[in-house]
Amino acid sequence: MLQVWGRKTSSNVQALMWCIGEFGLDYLRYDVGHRYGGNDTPAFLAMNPNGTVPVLKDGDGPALWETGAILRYLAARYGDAAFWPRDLDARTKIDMWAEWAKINVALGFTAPVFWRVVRTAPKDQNKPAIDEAVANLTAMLTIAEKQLSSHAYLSGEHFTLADIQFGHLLYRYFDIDIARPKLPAVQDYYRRLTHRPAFREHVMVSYEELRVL
Ligand SMILES: N[C@@H](CCC(=O)N[C@@H](CS)C(=O)NCC(=O)O)C(=O)O
Repeated sequence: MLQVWGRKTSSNVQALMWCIGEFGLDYLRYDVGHRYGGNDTPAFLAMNPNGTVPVLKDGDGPALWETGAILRYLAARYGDAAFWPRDLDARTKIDMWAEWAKINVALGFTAPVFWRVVRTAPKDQNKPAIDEAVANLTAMLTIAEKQLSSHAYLSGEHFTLADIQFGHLLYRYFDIDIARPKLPAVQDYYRRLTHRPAFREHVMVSYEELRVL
């Protein structure tokens, strides 16, 4: 049995839970972090000295933190050869896109755009800073647009770990109140993700509890 510490409104927890859902694994998830607290206790810090979520324990295994590392663990342990190939070149091609999504897209979206729009009171919002961040993000999404114009998924023709790292950001990207450029291939890819039951359950989750009014 997997145990996950992390509130379902955390984007990193959502990536992890989506992966668990895609694999059909049994889990227990505990609401920890943000308004739920519990991530500054000695017991939690003994599992993750950063005090961040998610943390995963697989059976009697060690506590694992850093979402990218946890996803690779799950992929290696439970993923099939299309999701996480055993061949090093094929796997690294997927890992490259997964890392790109984690570093370039998530860092370009979560704090600079999502936090400024949802986790900042409207009266305090800095419109020029939001516009600049959206423009920076658009440059990244344009790379995804090109890739998705000729491939069904981010790293090729199969659903892989790269799609988990990239796709989980798109629900919020398409849902929040910002001006979005036309990116038809990314939009169609997102539409296809919304048909996946695990995506609907774990990613298309209300973020209203995070909103600052
Ligand atoms: N690099 C870490 C970042 C983890 C992180 O910052 N998690 C956020 C939620 S997405 C967190 O724990 N925030 C504090 C809180 O929820 O109280 C990872 O990828 O797992």
